[in-house]
Amino acid sequence: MSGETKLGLSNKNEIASVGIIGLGYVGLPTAIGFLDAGFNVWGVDVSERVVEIINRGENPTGDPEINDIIPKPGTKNWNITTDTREAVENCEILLVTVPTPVTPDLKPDLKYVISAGENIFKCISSNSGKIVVLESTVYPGVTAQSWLPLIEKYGLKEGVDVHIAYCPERFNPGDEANGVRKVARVIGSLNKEVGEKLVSIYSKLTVGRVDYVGKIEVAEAAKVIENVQRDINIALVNELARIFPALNIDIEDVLNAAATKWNFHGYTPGVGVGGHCIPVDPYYMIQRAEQVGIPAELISAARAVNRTMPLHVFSVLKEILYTNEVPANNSNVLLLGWSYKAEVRDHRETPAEHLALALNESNVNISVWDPHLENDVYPEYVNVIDDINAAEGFDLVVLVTGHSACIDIDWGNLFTRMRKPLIYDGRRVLDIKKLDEIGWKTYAIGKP
Ligand code: SAJ
Repeated sequence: MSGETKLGLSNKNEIASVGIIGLGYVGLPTAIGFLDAGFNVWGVDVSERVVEIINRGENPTGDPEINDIIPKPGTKNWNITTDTREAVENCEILLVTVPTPVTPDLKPDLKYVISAGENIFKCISSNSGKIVVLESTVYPGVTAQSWLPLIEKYGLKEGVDVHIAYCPERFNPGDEANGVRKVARVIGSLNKEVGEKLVSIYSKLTVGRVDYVGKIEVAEAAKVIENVQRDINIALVNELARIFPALNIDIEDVLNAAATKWNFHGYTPGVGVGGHCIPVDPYYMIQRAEQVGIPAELISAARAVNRTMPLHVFSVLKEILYTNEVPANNSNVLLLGWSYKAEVRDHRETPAEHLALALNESNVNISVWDPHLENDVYPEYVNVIDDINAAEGFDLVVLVTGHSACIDIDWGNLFTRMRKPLIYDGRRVLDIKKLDEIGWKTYAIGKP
C-alpha cells in the first residue's frame, strides 16, 4: 500500500500521532514531552479524576517539576481522555506507562501492564501497522509474555497486524537535568525495522542518544539492572554504616577517603531506600531469576539490607534515648522529612513510614515536619507539625529526608525549645560541627 513499508509501518515523514496510556509520574511528562516535540498527542488514563484535572490544565501527580508545563485547556494536538479506543484509532504509536508495583509479598504485579494491553489490542484492526511500546519497568520477558497472548486472543498477528516493542522510561522525579527531553533511551523490538522506526520517533523527543539494542528482552533487562545496580550500591554503604561504628570508625571519613580513587562510586547511607523504582525493581529481577532456577542471591541480600535499614536506625534511636535517660514510651521524637528522597513531594515506599511504625510500637510520641507533603499523607498515629518554628518539647530530632528546608532550619532556635537536645542525622547531610557548637548532642548514621 502506498506510504507504507512492507511491515505496514507508516513511512510518512510528517508528524506522527502518539498515544500515552497511563498519565502518572512518568506518562504525563512523557505526553507533554511529545507534545512539545511537535507530535499530536492522545493521553489516556483510567481515572476520570486525573483526566479532569489535566483537562483543567492542572497537575494530578506529586511531581511539582511539571506544575508549570501542563498544557492549558484547548491546547492544539493535546487530547486527554479515559477512552483507550480514541487513542488507538488516532495514533500510530502507543506508549504504555503504567505502574509495575510489587504485591505485599514482594512479587511483581503485572495487572496494569496486562489490562493496558487488553484495552489496546481489542481496538486494533488487522494490518494496522501500529506499534505498541511498553515503557514501564519489568523483568526480561514480560512484554512478550503479557501481550502476545492478548494479540492472539483478538485474532491479530504480531509483526503483521501490530508490532510490540520496549523502551524503558528513565524518568527521575525532581531531576530536570535528566528530564524526558534530555535522557538517553534504549529500544528493543521483535523486528529491526520497528526498532529503527522507534529510534527516529524517540529521537524527536530527546536530545539524548537513542539506541536500538536488539531484542525486547535486552532493553527490559537493561532497565531493571540499572536500578538493581543502584540498590546494591546503596546496600553496600548501608551495611558499612552498620559495621564501621562498631569499629569506632566514621563511615563518612571512609567514603571521603575512598572517593579519592578515580573509579570509586559515591553513595550515601540513609534511613532506608524508598520510591517506586529502587526498592521495587529488584524484585522483578529476583522473580525472573527464580523462574529459571538461578537464585539472585546478591540482589536479594542487598534488598534485605536496605529493607531493614529503618529497623536498624530504630534500634540506634532506642539506644540513644536509653543512654540519655529518656524513657522511650514517654519520649517525644520529631522526624524531619517524610518524602522518600530530598526535594520531591512523593512518599511512596518511604523508609520514614517503617521507622515511624517501629517507634509507634514502642509508644514513642511521633511528630513529623515535611514542607513538601500535604497533611493527609501521614498515618493516624503521627502528629503533623505545620510550623517548625513552633515545634517544642521534643527529646530527639531525626533527620529522615535531606530536603534543603530540613537542613536549613534555625537549629539555634529549635535547640532552645527542645526538652532534650538530641539530634540524629539519618542522611549525613547536617553540619555536625555547627550543631555541636550550638549545644546539640549529635548522632548520625554510620558515626560511632
Ligand atoms: N538513596 C540512598 N543513598 C544513595 C542514593 C539514594 O539512601 O546514595 C535512597 C534515596 O534516599 C531514596 C532511594 O534511595 O530513598 C532512591 O533514591 P534514587 O536517587 O535512586 O531516586 P529514585 O528512586 O527517584 O530513582 C530514580 C531512578 N530513575 C529511573 O528509574 C528512571 C533511578 O534509576 C535513577 O538512578 C535515580 O532516579 C537518580 O539517579 O536519581
